[in-house]
Amino acid sequence: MLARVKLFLLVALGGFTASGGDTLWYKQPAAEWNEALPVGNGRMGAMVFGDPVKDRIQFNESTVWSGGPREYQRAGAAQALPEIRKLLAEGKQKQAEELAMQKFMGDPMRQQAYQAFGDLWVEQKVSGYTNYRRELLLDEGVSRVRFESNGIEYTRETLASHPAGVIAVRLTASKPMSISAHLSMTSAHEGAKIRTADVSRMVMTGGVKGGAIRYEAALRVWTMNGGARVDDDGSIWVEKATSVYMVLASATNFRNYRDTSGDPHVRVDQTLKNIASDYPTLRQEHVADHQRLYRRMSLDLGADAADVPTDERLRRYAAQPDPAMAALLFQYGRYLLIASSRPGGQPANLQGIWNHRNDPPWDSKYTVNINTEMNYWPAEITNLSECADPLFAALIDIAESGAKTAREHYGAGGWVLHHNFDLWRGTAPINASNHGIWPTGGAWLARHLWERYLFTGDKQFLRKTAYPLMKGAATFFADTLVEKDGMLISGPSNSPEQGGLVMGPAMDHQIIRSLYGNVIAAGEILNTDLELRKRLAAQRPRIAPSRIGKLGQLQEWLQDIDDANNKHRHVSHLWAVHPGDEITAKGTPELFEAARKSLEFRGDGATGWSMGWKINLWARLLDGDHALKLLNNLFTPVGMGEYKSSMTSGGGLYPNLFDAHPPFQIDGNFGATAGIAEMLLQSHDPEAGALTSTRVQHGEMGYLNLLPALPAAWKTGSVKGLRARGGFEVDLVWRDGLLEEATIRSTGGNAATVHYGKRDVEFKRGQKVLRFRP
Ligand code: FUC
Repeated sequence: MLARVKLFLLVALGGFTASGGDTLWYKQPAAEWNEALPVGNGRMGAMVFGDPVKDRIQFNESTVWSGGPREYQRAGAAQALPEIRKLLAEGKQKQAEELAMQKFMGDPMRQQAYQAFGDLWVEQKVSGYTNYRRELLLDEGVSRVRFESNGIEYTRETLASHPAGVIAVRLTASKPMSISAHLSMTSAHEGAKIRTADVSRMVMTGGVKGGAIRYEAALRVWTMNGGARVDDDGSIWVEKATSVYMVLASATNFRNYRDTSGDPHVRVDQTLKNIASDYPTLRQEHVADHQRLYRRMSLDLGADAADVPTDERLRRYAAQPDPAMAALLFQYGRYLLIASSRPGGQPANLQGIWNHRNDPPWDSKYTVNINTEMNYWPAEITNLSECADPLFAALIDIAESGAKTAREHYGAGGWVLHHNFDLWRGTAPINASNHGIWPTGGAWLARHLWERYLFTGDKQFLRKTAYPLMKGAATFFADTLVEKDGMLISGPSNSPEQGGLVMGPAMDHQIIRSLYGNVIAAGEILNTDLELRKRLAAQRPRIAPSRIGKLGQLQEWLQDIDDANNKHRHVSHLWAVHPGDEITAKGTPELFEAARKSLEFRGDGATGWSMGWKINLWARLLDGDHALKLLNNLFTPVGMGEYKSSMTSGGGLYPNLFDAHPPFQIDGNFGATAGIAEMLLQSHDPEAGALTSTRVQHGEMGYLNLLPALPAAWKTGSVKGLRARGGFEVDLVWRDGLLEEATIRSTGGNAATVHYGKRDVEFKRGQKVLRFRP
């Protein structure tokens, strides 16, 4: 029975304005990289240090990587497969790992690294300064520094414009002709050259040592009043200008993962030709473009301590819980996704797009046994759908190279991706056989394709992009699953990244079951591939099910060997709770309880991304207070010492609110943003069990669970613009822990069940808006 509620049809609301508190700010310049503030346009990124005397703008370009086009699969690796499986079946794990090291790993066994690019230096002649403020305006996508010196107010703005394709910097002063500055550039790579033909353009050319990537960076400078001259080393001296406006354009020779024949010079020239010669025009165009995405959502969790610097707020967070800071972190995650992942570019890597080292942690590449996926968890739910386009473009490449790996390593059709890829789209197993042989990376990423369809209902996307990739990912497993005790299991594989090489880790089966279900659903929707659907439907019920072990836990492996004291950062066997939807309170209550038990065993401390995952998991376990506990733990200030690395604990946030694994890894930022969204709205089917397929799972209707995991501490608040599967946009207002009003807009005309507390309200097919006041 539907509850009696007040229903109002409303005219769709217009755009939202962001709350005033969307700002990170500091009273001092950045002393270290993890204090600097990031800007990015999806292709170029920069970290702004904001030192009045010697400012550093450390910049990146997403295709500056070591190495060059190459293939990674090992010819004939598949010949070793039966023996590796046999050894594992006999319990000879060590021998199996040794054999795999010799015969089954990719060639070479390591992938390439994302590189730093260079630094732009702005040295301004000021003798001392006061009233310093450095800030990142999330709503405008602008980093700003202000200070006073000799009674003159100076301002510096830095932004990365997506439409213009450049980083822009502008210096102003409150008194005419009072800016004197030295502008220079340095490269992160040996042998780079600087040429400055005249005072308006400084050009740096170079490339990655021993690699295929060549690049150019060019700085165009406009000064208002004053003079300028070029020094012998190519740097530029600006004398007594009233304002200085500069744009930094850059490009590489990268065309695609097999082709580096592009001309960086032509590309840079093209970009600079079209650039606005005045800052206000460029800024306006940038802000409009940024806000088109950013302002689709707002989140208010209470009064904002906007007068307290962000680093101080972080330091006092534990003693003084600060819900508004959680809202700030939420929006920061959206900001970072907009800045690091735009259509036409590379996906956000382990550090998004920001990296100042040529040997960054884990090569700052794409680790897909959790990290890259986590980067994209916020994309659909926080209304930034198109920011996931680069991931899907990369999957098209990966399906090509992964088809070769499937053939050479498994003698299988379809395509496979192991636990990492790089700019060159390596898909073969890397690093070591005890954790590098994990064949479900592609299958997991394929879920993102299906989720895009669920959120948008875009059939064209399903047909053209998603389905062919999903089908290839499923075909690989249909060809490779092996029989054991009447069940089908995957392997060789591992439960990331522990326990060594095994057959049949629980996570693999959860992912494969989900993939098969989605491919069958997509095939039905598109009315295609009946034979494949039959094949998958016949295999699916035979895939080893999730099981409850002797500790009451969800088993991580086929054998019941989980350890209650295992605090490992990965929580892979809980995949079916999040991001999967196989385990839910209503659909599979026993497994749901077992999953909770397993998560309790793992504990509340962790590395940054692990906390990010646990926020999402506790939200899906419908425990808002525990989700908040994890989020609060993530607010642990992590000091400098950026190279300090921990594999089990020590996670938190740096002063610039970058997630600390440690070291810096951006996934935790995105995990936190997604987790906060999951606390406020969930739209997966709450009754779906492993093998049932419901209309909600097929995207034919919506199930909107409002405030499913609202923590008691977030008493009063509002959110606008969350997205739900089935094609809906949701605004919520709550007071004293209770929903006051929900406004739900349909974007595709589907029906939905709107659930709050114990009530279900019907959203009718074809209805445009529902306003619901419990
Ligand atoms: C996985 C994780 C590590 C780290 C690395 C980039 O291997 O286990 O913790 O996040 O990716």
